[in-house]
Amino acid sequence: KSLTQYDTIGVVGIGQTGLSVVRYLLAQGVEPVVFDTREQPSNLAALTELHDGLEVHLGALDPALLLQMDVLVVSPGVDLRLPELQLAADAEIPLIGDIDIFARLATKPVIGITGSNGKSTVTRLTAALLEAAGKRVAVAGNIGVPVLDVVVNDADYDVYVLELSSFQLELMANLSLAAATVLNVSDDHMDRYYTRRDYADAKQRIYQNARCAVWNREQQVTEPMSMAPRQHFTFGLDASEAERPHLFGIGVDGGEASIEFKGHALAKAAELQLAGMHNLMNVQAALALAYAVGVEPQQVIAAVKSFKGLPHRCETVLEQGGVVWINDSKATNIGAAEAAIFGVRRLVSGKLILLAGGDAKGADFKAFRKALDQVDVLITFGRDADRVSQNFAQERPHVRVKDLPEAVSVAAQRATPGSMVLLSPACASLDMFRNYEDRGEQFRQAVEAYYD
Ligand code: UMA
Ligand code: ADP
Repeated sequence: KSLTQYDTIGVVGIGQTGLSVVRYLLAQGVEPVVFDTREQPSNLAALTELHDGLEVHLGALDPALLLQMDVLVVSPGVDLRLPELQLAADAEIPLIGDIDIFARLATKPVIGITGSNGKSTVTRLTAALLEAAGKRVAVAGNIGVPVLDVVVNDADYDVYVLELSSFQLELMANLSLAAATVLNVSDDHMDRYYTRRDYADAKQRIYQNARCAVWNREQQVTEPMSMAPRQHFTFGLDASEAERPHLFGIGVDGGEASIEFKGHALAKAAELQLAGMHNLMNVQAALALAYAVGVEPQQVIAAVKSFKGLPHRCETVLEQGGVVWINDSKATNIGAAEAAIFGVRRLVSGKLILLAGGDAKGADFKAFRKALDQVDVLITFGRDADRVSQNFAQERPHVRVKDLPEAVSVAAQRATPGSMVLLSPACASLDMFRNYEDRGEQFRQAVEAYYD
């Protein structure tokens, strides 16, 4: 049923998603009822600007009011396990997301990307490859642009590239993707899932109506359980094969790694601007997604080589006195921080000094031990600092600090020439910062201020 056929539409959450849904509905001449569980959501003024007379309910959700709705469009940040929402679901009120509304409106092929880590990098890179092949590309989703804000310009695009979070996938029922990938699965958001299995299952939903599946042969959980995808391409750490599905891989020649397609080297790792094994996986995934919509890897390999990566992901902030300062603030879970630590370790001749901590989102940090063993000095901060340091070898130096400026000054005192200071927190930032960008920016400022 098309959304505008419902009489009373409830929109839950006034964030970027909620605002985009309200904007879309108002453009259709429909006035929704808006809910937010916070007493003072920061976007209230923006909502009023869209339309002055909307019915808005703030604070704890009122079940009686929810039951008056014919459909609820729920934002991804809202936990579907909230009892009031469960009650609505039990009363057979459809709970849908913005992605489902998008699905009815988009007329061009859609590529979907999920995974615990690497989503934004692969989303941007895939878009760059498609653009290099002459396509007009819309990028949206969890990357920070609500899907409804781009679909209004459907005629301007040839293809959509969507970054999809597990929260968005949980709510998504009807999107048919031209190509879909689960890049990897490691613990994240365990505060929103009962079990690891539930989290992996949410990610698997991306394949449910997909034509082509791109998956990681190093991690079986990324292989589709759904029978839907007719075509499969895989990527991995070993060599590629001439026949499907293992068309993408990594070859090693004279100790030098290269990206392979059908058994032939496409580009050497050293020719890329992106560093680390995890990025060789990301590149293969992006090439495979583009291939699924008709773009030959050879045709776009120059765009792979010139792709610079995204800010706050293993980004060099400063090199001073033989010490390199790296901002990997986007590492909001253990898997991401692990990839960064293993990725940089061989580049460090002096000490590897790690800055970590924040909101652990319920993760079990025992899994972080192996990576912490690579670290010479640990500096922790934030709410769950102790959960990180508990797993650090006791004989090695550990300092707990109150904020990033203090972390930077402690790190600078400990660093010797050849050392690297890596901010890769393995935790979300929300206990101390507005978001990961804010954390990365404050780190950069603290480093610059220290040397000023
Ligand atoms: N809210 C409630 N009750 C709750 C939680 C939130 O009422 O229990 C309200 C808040 O008060 C606020 C609004 O909902 O008014 C915020 O909505 P939201 O948390 O769904 O966030 P949006 O602003 O709509 O942004 C979302 C994604 N955020 C989340 O999923 C948490 C954005 O991803 C995404 O870019 C955007 O939609 C557009 O698609 C951000 C993110 O942090 C980058 N994603 C997580 C991640 O990558 O780890 C999943
Ligand atoms: P996401 O959008 O999934 O959060 P990003 O591309 O923004 O992914 O990268 C987030 C973090 O994960 C960065 O710290 C980055 O260094 C790390 N990372 C990127 N790709 C991978 C990968 N394939 N495996 C593990 N970690 C990765």
